[in-house]
Amino acid sequence: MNSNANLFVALRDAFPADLDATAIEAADASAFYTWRDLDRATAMIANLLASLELPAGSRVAVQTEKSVEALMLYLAVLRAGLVYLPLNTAYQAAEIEYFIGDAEPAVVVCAPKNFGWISRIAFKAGTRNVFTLDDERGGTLLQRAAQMSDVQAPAVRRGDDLAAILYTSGTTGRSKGAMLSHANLLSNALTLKAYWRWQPGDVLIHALPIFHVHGLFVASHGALLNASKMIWFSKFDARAVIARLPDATVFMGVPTLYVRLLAEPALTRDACRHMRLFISGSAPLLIETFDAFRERSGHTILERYGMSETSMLTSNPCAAEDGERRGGTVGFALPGVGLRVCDEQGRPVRSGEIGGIQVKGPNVFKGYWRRPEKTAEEFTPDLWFKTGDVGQVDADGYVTIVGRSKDLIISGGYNVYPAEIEGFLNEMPGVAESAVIGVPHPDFGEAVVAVVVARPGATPEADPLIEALKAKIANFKVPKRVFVAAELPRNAMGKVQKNVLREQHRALFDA
Ligand code: MLC
Ligand code: AMP
Repeated sequence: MNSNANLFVALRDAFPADLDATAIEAADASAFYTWRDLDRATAMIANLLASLELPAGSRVAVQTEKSVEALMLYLAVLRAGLVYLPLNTAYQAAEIEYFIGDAEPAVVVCAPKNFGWISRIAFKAGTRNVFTLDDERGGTLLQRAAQMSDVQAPAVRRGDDLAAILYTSGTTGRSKGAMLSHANLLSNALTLKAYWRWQPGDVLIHALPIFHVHGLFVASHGALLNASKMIWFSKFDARAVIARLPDATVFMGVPTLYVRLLAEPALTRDACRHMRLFISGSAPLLIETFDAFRERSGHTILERYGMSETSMLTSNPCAAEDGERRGGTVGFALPGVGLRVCDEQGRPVRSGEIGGIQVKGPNVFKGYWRRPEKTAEEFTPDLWFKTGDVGQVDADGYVTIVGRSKDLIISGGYNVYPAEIEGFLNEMPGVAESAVIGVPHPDFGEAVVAVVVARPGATPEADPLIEALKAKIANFKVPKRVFVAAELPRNAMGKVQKNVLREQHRALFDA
């Protein structure tokens, strides 16, 4: 048993004997990184971080474009024993200011083009170190790291020590940092390695962003822990992915990626002949997509379910002996994960009945950063975590997600919290109040739509409101459409009836 529970150690121990084999290949074959490169580069960046002599538990906040070096930075933060805090590249000033103010990182790494405004925010929040990293190996981080030794002993960490903080809105309110420990992440990675039957020779197409659970943990840890090569896409491109399928065996995507793959005539059984496994998650996979993909590729997508606070919770089986993959379900609770469905009084319901999904296990996070009261609210007295998802478990143990009790929209795999967008809209001139809803969208699954009510005498218009929001918040959160209404539908208690609005606008994006 290794006495150092640092996740990096487990990942590095899995490197193949031949360190000169390719670990990561750029999708266009313009660059190749060996396992030795990963080891040396992460050592150098970790040595740079160590040279800053930061207190234990210091956060390193990172908002950079996807690149292999950005992945190395993540691994180096683990290696140095610090806490990684990834930020979506779409976030703008107000969002970054909130995250940096809340997390108080000791180090911020950003794109060189954003150094001006991000460093101002960071220095104001007390951050001393701001480095830059672009997607072509430029920036001060690598310049400084190049002067460091390429040998480094990974910092000794206990399983319980923090490895990462992922910001998420939980079931209510402002974004909260989910604190994940080395043991949380490693236990989930080991469970998935076994359940998804990672095997020698597997090659992963990595086409997801690396600032959320799916791309950063599920995909990267999976490949690293199996010493599998990754074919690295800095951005998803359906045609380019299909062109590389013959060189790969595993693909992971949010449902939008499958919709986009299906839109390409080049997606054929022949193109997929070398593939072993297609995995979908982060948002509901429509049964139409599941069926169409099987028909076209000959592969049955494996759908799984998880969240930032817990990593992966359920999965359809990979091996036939574990059962069949059932479309419309998210499969079984993963080995070691406890899952129960409870009614509003918190009593477990019978199989087949619908209720709130609660979970327990070594993968479940340690709580929300500096918010003990919020953490307490989202756990039951017997310490099950309330996911905010609504579902059922059938007699065979298959879990189906039927909805969410949290007011959350998932658009193209990204979470959008209506309350946050409503807050921005309500501050706009001429707007008295607003309601933000998700409606079906053929590409993104759900699209964000807003309904606003004018202040007396004002005449707010949709396009200027959309433009104003684009200047303030991440582009994927901006409503695709805004409607001005005389009033919002309310129930007898005065609560806005979003279901009425959703019904009204349900067919908005129908072809
Ligand atoms: C981009 N746009 C979106 C969007 N992504 N709009 C709504 N929802 C989205 N997800 C908009 C932009 O605002 C922009 O609009 C236009 O599309 C083009 O932007 P782009 O950046 O060029 O888009 P594209 O590259 O096509 O991105 C689409 C995508 C991306 C599907 C590839 O969204 C993506 O990578 N999604 C994956 C998200 C993910 O990894 N989630 C995992 C979370 S982990 P305009 O108007 O400005 O032109 C998790 C837990 C779990 O949930 O279980 O895994
Ligand atoms: P996040 O907060 O970004 O980690 O998003 C987690 C949420 O994504 C979960 O609580 C679910 O609502 C949703 N989710 C993830 N995977 C699936 C899936 N396969 N089907 C339906 N919803 C999913």
